[in-house]
Amino acid sequence: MEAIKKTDLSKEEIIQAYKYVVRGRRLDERLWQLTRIGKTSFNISGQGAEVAQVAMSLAFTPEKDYFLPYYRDMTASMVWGMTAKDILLGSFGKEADPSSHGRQMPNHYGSKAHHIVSGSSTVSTQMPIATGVAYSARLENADFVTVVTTGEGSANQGEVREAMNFAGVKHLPLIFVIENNGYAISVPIEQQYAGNFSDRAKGYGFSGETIDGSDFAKVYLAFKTAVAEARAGKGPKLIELKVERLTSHSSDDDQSVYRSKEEIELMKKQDSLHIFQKQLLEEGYLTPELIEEIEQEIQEEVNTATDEAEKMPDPLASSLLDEVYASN
Ligand SMILES: Cc1ncc(C[n+]2csc(CCOP(=O)(O)OP(=O)(O)O)c2C)c(N)n1
Ligand SMILES: [Mg+2]
Repeated sequence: MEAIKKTDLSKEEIIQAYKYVVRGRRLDERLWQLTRIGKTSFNISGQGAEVAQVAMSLAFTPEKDYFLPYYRDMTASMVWGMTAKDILLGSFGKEADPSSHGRQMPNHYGSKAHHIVSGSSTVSTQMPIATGVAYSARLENADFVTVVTTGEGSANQGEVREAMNFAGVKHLPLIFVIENNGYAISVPIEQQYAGNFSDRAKGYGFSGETIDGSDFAKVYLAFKTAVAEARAGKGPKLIELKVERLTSHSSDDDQSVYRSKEEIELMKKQDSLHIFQKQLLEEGYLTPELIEEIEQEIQEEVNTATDEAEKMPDPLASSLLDEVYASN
């Protein structure tokens, strides 16, 4: 594990980072509960990937850079500026949902204000779009960096190769991220691809790296370097983050059908939230008292956000076709 003090983040910023991780976990647990009691229809979780998502996102400047997330990036989207209430508004499908005014499925994050580009449910279609966003930086002579994420299974689709190829040819300021959780729904990696994922970057003329997603400092430092290099005109990068998928694929399946009890138990022992928490205790950033205080603060925040979001009005049927197409 890389020591946290190797980063340029202050103690306050590290505690903030830990809060983002805890907020991501507790909010996701709430979203899960809401599906189970029939108040929302669907959830797909980033539980197990929160540390990696926070460390990655903190390396960007959200006021300037662009993020094209995929459905597990709730915690990352909150680092980019979305609130717990914004996320809940999307899950409840409310008119005030900033992602799509309740038109998209839950977990399709988007916010013009926070430079988060909304995606399609068709996996990995965000990849060539991200290449276009990054190309616009070149055409407009702007110095923003674009980051796009997807899962390792979806990354085997053709458009990902096309996106990487064009980004390599044009030397674009674009960071491709693969959140590799070892499964594409029920299909384990042995049946998805052969070889080491990040080695593929070489074929497109840029470099790739595989990082343990529970190593906060290592992930943060890798992205800091990638962002600085992209901004300096050194071209794209592929970063593969090894993460766990602690939950089933979504609220619509049961992973105990396709993963053994032993595998699930072992994975839960490797929960990155606990690894990060332990490291922060050992390196003196957290105390047991502070952990407890943060838990209570976040739990209250999630409760308030749930109550507020639930009370908001649903979209009117008469507004169904509004904002489907851009007006200009
Ligand atoms: C083009 C397309 N094919 C299939 C699906 C159905 N689908 C949704 S998620 C998923 C698995 C994706 O696995 P992976 O890329 O590893 O991401 P993870 O869910 O593990 O984060 C599939 C097959 C889809 N949404 N779009
Ligand atoms: Mg996967």
